[in-house]
Amino acid sequence: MSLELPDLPYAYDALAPYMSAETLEFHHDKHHQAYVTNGNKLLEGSGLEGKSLEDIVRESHGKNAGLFNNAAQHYNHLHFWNWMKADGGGAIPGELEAKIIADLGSVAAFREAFLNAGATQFGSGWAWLVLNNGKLEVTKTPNGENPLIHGQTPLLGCDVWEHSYYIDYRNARPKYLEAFFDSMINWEYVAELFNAAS
Ligand code: MN3
Repeated sequence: MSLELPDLPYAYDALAPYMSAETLEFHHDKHHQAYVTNGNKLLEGSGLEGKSLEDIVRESHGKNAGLFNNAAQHYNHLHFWNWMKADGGGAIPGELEAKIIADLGSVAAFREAFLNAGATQFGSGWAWLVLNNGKLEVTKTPNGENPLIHGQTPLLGCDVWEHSYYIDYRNARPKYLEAFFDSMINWEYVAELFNAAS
């Protein structure tokens, strides 16, 4: 099985003004495409052909850095496009909201922790909401690394590589994170992953 780039689940201008069509054209058509193209080249002869994407990510980690970086970023971006939608943000589905309050204190405390994780990730990386041994946690990872390699289930991730926000926000990463959280998150998709994992 080779890696494939799916179309965006919405129009390129669907997330404007919070994320422009120009950003999505570069991010999806150029950056994500490059992870797929390079990942397929590196998959050939790696011994991991035919494995699921999750297994390729887990099994290449620490052993085949090139393949890991591209496969992990492919995995991250497949979800990232679905973690956003037009008119996103707003109310969190009930069961997930109750779990957030139980494990992280409140929705406001979760929001603050998530924005802080994204703002304090030095250089490129991701901010995450994960399920770890049945408990929700907010984490961050560098580069293409993701929660799978730590035995955690990623429920929500925000790409804080500059290519994700520089066209629209220049260096103002915190403003991008606020817009992501308040106006772009597709909570139904987050809840779907939460229900599947719990
Ligand atoms: Mn990216």
